[in-house]
Amino acid sequence: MIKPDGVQRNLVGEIIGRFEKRGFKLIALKLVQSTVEHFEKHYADHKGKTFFPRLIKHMASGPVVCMVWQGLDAVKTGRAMLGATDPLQSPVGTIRGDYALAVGRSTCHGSDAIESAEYEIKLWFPEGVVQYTSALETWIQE
Ligand code: ABT
Ligand code: MG
Repeated sequence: MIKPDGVQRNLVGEIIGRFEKRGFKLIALKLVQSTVEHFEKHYADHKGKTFFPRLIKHMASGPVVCMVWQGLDAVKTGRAMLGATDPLQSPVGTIRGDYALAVGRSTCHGSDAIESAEYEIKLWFPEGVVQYTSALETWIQE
């Protein structure tokens, strides 16, 4: 997901481009202005933490771009591409290491486990994702 700060900073194309160029296949995409209630479900794991209200307020403050990317080890590799939770600790070359400074303005969110990806995909794409064959697939996966 590209967070409101990422959208406002015109990083949508840059972030999508990195996932495309890495070789992942886009199977769902939408720009949405969502609600506090929906983000409370999205970040349910963090409920009760001190930063939770601030986090939810920021996420609901503007449109976000929801995406599902498919490919080898997508969760783990996607998180590595995003970088560390604290952008200041995130290596140059990662999205956060290149474009962010503050923990609460980290430009993008990535599912942290296969189970959370499944939960988040259902939450943001209840209509389901798109199944199709990409002509590039055999050039990216053996
Ligand atoms: P997300 O991809 O947004 O979930 O970030 P990440 O998984 O790297 O980090 P987690 B731990 O899930 O943090 C979620 C959001 O909460 C913010 N946060 C986190 C704080 O503001 N203070 C903290 O101490 C921690 C641990 C950072 C994340 N995003 N924003 N915006
Ligand atoms: Mg997280």
